[in-house]
Amino acid sequence: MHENLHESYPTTPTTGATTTQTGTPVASDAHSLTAGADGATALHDRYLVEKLAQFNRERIPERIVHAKGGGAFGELVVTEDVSAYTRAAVFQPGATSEMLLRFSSVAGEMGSPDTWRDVRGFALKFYTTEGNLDIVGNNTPVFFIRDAIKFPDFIHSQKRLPGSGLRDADMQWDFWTLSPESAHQVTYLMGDRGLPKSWRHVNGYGSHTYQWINAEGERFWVKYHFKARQGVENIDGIEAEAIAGADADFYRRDLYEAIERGEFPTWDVKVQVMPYADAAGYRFNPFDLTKVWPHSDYPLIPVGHFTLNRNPQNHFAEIEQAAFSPANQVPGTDISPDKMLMARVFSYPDAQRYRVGTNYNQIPVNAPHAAPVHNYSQDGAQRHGFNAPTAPVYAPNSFGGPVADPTRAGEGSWESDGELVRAAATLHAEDSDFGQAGTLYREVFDDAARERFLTTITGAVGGVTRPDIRERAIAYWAAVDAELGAALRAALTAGFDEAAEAAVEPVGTPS
Ligand code: HDE
Repeated sequence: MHENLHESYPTTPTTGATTTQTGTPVASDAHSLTAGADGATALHDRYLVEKLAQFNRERIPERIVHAKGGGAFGELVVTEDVSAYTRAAVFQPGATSEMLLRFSSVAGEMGSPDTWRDVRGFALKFYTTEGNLDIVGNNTPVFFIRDAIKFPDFIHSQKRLPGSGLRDADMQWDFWTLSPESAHQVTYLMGDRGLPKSWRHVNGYGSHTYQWINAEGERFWVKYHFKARQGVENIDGIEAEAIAGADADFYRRDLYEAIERGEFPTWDVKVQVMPYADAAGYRFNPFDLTKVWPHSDYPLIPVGHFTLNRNPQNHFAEIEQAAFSPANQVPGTDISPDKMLMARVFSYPDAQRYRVGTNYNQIPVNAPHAAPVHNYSQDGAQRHGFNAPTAPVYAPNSFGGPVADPTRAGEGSWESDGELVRAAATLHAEDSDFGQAGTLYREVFDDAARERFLTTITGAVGGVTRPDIRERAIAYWAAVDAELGAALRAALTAGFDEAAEAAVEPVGTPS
């Protein structure tokens, strides 16, 4: 079994005298130090001052997206042999690795209800013998945009108006209808998977195309899939809205209590593998995050499974401070020329240095438990892990300090040439903004799901006040599927009856 994460946490004893933060026993947690029972409070009541000052500093900045979440620890077990595609120790036959999975919603702030319609974050951290591997994905295989430069704008449009501080359907649909590449993901969002029954009942996806490199140095493009053995189950808008009012932490409570009961959720780990040379001529741009690779082209290959079997002992220390990043790759895995993924490699460590602090990777939940850290970085706020006193603090050096491994020089590379330009990614033969969204709507949704979908988008688009934006939204859905567009127009024109009205929950826009 792996070193228990919690042994590396200095847990506060639950018995003995109350002390200050520096271990000095204190006289009272009930009375401040005053001149006589009714007199002035003494500024030198250092425990009073420390206690209030510590209280004022208990919060760190919440995640700008994915603020509300929860998670648990578990174990990855590799049961198949995929060594033909990757040399990563974590994916070798029989390998087991401790791991952490944090689920989240995207748009809601930290206190928002779990069951608002949204995409769900599915952030994995594997503590492997070659360093931590993070696969930071969602419960959907695609995303709203394909170039990171639009990300702040996209998130602004989904959050709050600058003046009123309120969510706004006009803003949401204005962005989406002016960014047609969003159609595939918005179809997922407005479909059943926008309202999961619980975090245990969602699939996870790496979403991006990543890279695997085998022991011979051969490169492959891969997409990660995590299939819930519990099955994908969802709830409808009426139920979701009732739960949102009754229990904002419904999903967090469900996961925590299931693990406490010994009901350990499990996901099967599978990958799609594309030979390196296929990418150039593939019918879809394989690095376009708004597209999937149809499984008929590249079938799912089983790798193993992971099970969540241990709750965090401290939510703030282990979940709020958890730092996931697509930059965390290991030998045998790497990223790809996906414009979103390349930008995320910068953004996540940047967000975490701001949110958690310079030495965030020294916090036990983020530290590599199964691999040593050897480098020349030092100091920085709250540094507590450090090199031996006689270790050299520079490279190159003559004192036997760590040396980089030149055999990894070509790791995770790809051909990249051409003048620096600002241009859309190359469209491949079947690339279109609405094609795969239409396939999802017509071939994956069944009749009942399509009916629920029409009710949902009628309610969501019904919240749009600007006629021009509403028209664009109808055209957007007509481009996904002509009959859907016509049905939406009819539903909006007819207004909707009581039942439909009741069935429509605003998209992350509490009424
Ligand atoms: Fe994120 N994203 N993201 N995102 N994302 C963050 O990192 C960002 C994107 C995802 O449980 C932030 O530490 C950029 C795609 C998850 O801690 C931030 C872009 C996908 C989580 C950030 C994207 C995701 C985050 C916020 C456009 C799925 C929660 C705080 C290139 C494939 C992880 C933080 C956790 C969190 C940046 C788009 C998933 C701001 C710049 C695409 C699951 O750094």
